[in-house]
Amino acid sequence: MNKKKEDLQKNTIDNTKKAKMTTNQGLPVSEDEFSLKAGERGPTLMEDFHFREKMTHFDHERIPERVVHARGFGVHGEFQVYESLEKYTKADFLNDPSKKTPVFVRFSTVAGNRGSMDIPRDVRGFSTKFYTDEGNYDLVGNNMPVFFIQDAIKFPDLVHAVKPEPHNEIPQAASAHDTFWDFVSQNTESAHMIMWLMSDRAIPRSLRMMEGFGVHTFRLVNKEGKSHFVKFHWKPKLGAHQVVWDEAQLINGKNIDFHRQDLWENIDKGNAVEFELGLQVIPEEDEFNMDFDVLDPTKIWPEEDVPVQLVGKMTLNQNVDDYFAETEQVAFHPGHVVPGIDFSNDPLLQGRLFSYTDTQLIRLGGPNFHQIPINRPVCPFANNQREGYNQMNITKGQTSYHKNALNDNQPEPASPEEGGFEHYNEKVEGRKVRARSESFKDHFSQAKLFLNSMQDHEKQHMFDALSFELGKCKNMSVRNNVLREVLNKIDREMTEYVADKVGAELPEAVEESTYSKSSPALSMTNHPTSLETRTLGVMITPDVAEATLKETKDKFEKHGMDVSFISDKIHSIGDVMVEETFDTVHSVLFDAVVVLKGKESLQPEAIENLAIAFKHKKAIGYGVDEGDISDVLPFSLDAKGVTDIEKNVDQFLEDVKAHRVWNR
Ligand code: HDD
Repeated sequence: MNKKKEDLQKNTIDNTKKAKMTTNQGLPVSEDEFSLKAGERGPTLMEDFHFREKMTHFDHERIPERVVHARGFGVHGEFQVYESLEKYTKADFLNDPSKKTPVFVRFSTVAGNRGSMDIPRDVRGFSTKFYTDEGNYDLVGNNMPVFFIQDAIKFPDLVHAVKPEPHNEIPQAASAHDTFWDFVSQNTESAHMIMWLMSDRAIPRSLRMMEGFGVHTFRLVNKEGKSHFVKFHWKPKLGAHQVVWDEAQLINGKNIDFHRQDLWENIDKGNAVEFELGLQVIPEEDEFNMDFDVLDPTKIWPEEDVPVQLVGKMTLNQNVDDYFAETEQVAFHPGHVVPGIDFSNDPLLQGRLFSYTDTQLIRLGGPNFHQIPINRPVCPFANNQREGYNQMNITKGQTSYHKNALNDNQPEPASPEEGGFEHYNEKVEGRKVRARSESFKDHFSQAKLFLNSMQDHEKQHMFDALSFELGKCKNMSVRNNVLREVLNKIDREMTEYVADKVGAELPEAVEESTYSKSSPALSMTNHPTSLETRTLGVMITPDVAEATLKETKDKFEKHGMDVSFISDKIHSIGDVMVEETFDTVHSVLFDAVVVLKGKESLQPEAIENLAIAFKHKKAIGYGVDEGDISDVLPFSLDAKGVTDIEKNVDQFLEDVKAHRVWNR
């Protein structure tokens, strides 16, 4: 058990043990079915304190959901650095390779409310709380390395634009509407982020299969006080992968909890979920050596120019015991830093440093939210802050001020040598202005860089995503404005395609971005792939032999795949359980599908499932005990990625491993 899980035990109540029911005051309750009445058919009595307490608690069970990132899913784990990073930072948890630092990670969608679906087209939040021996360090990032805006003062505008429209609260968890795209056309700094949002990055296959990014340029500071600029990355061991948009929309209907269930079940089964921490580091002296401003959060540092050094590994390995107490009450803040990690002057980051504590005050009901078990550090903490709503601590002593003589000046600030945090001693000079630096003005080069880096199928997905989103905008001027002010300045081919699809005016050709660089690391097709934990839906006719089922299961499970049998009803065939039916699951919920046919003919549902799997470019395997299958399948047996698993299982496995048969 890691140090944080141990700490949480102090507040953990085991409700699975035999116990007598009591009120919150500890009074044993003798009856919990009936309220206290004056006569069996009479009015309920005010005196019924048990009813009042139970009802009052229920009436107050909800807290405000997060204003963004409301839908989230949290897991515990730990982090270990591979080698000391003392040349860059004095952060203790990054200096000692023998140290396992407990972490809590919350993944989230951004726009949807807490009850919305898991796979809208959206950015994913990727927040990590490291419970270090020097206090909590929060890396509050996303699965995309850039952001929509360059200055935090615009955050409320961005969020108002993307959230459901205020007059009718439509649409839920979607950017495909007028106000969002109107914002984009009027605020072209979002152009680069829009490319990411329209890409497959916005519809991850799994929370275990997406990258994470700290987004901003931060600072690492070593013992000598030398500073380096740094960008943080999380690299998933399983590689980053996506679903396709049509599939995402169907999944949202078939299983709204697709991502959280995938994560919960994999952790429950003991499948470690691993991410490596990556750093891109540049010395402070190189601040002005890039063709963009390192303080601009709409820019990446291409990995080919500044390689990502993999410096440590995070393993997520324990689910929460209580969703509300842990995942809902966890409070992240980019300003929670430890000695050796510091900020840059990125104006987006600077504004975030205000917003996160502020929002917890209303969400968690006052200034003592750091005492909520999931938020409290695992190292000792002491100061003179007292009282306030939900104060849980009883602090002994007469004094609650600094300096004091009555208590020997305790608690006493620590010097930097003793571990006290010291802000980086940056020299800053300037006049007070409300302005944006000229060096932030290029909105289109990296949008083009992203597009240049996509493979053909990825580009096509982006063009189609744009056509979907703009097609959903009711206001023709919004479509025209986006095409003219944004897309046309990035890429003419994209503009022509989308204009045609959404019936908008094709703007006059202007000088589009001439940026010709590409960054292969941006294409998810270049990511590592693996068979581990891939899900396989095996559709069977009811008469398939037990031996065939066992053999099929073994064939795939030995590669770490997860096999489910699907038929008309839940039943067992010999020792093998058919646990799913065409009512409970669908091919959209699996990475790949196999059909096993006995003498009986294939069910119509199986044929429909196969047609959709084919459309979604999934590997399809088949095995036939008897008769012919080719005349019922909605595609040719010679099509790419359709394989006889009895004759050529290796080919099928290769297709599954490649994630999708993109060239089908
Ligand atoms: Fe934010 C939540 C990530 C810009 C204000 N943000 C929140 C969460 C993530 C991010 C992952 C969810 C935390 C959790 O799981 O509880 N936010 C980002 C990233 C940004 C960003 C990567 C840009 C690089 N955010 C941003 C700005 C502001 C905020 C510019 C305001 C100035 N974000 C908030 C917030 C939230 C939040 C309103 C809502 C709930 C919360 O903080 O705890 O304060």
